[in-house]
Amino acid sequence: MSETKLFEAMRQSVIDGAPETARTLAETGVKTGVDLLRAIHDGYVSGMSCVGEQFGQRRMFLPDMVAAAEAMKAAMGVLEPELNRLGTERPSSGTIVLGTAKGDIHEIGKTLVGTLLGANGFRVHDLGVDVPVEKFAAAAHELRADVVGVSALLTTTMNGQKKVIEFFDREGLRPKIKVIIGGAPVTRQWAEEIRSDGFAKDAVSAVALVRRLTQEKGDVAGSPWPD
Ligand code: B12
Repeated sequence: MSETKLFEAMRQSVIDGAPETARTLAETGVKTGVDLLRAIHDGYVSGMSCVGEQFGQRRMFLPDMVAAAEAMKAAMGVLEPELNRLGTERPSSGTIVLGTAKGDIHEIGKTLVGTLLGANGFRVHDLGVDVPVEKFAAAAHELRADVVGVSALLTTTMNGQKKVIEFFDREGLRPKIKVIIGGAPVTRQWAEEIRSDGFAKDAVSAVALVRRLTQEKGDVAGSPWPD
């Protein structure tokens, strides 16, 4: 199967909500040595976007979205360990705490961001979904995080991103602790409005953003965390 056909089949497996097919195609991708990031982006994520659009137009329904997510997760179960392997032998470039805002259970994009950060040598602590502000703060404190990333996929839960930033500001932890945001509805305008330290539209640009922020941070002496 050509690479283009493989990516198209991956995309279709998500649209069809077919986890077994999605997993088998991911295995084929690994065996044949295709570019895994392209497989994720041009294949599975592209299928997800299609399902999201169809759901928005009421041509697909909640069970279809659930099935699509299962297919994507089955594929990521194969691809994540491959991506993780790339990151294991490097010294850590910084600690990142990640989670999805309170009230929001979308996890696929946030998990993908975490996987790519890990593959690029960052230490990632994933708090999961539906994460309250206090939990972000406690984890950032305990792990002496360099960057905190808050994902939101619902327009209603984007406010949780703002709350995290307000909390970190109130506690005097910024600018040394960087707070970044992401998720499909997040725009540059929102990122600026709530004075986040950055946002990224996809996992690849999230890695570039975190790399830039941790390098900048390395230039600033001192730690905001008491010993
Ligand atoms: C899969 C899915 C679900 C699954 C989630 C399964 C799971 N385990 O994650 C299920 C079925 C559970 C679900 C539920 C719901 N969903 Co839904 N869902 C989707 C869908 C189709 C895909 C999301 C996804 O995984 N995309 C693929 C990933 C890879 O992309 P991503 O999440 O955008 O992440 C990338 C970037 O945004 C960025 N990024 C993400 N996070 C972060 C964080 C940081 C720090 C950074 C830097 C970058 C970053 O990098 C990621 C990787 O490239 C979207 C449609 C869409 N286009 O987004 C709707 C969508 C988000 N859902 C929607 C809705 C309405 C719901 C429900 C309310 C439906 C309902 N009636 O119950 C519930 C809400 C439940 C809740 N409380 O959270 C709407 C939201 C509308 C809105 N404006 O708020 C959407 C847009 C669909 C639509 N067109 O209407 N959903």
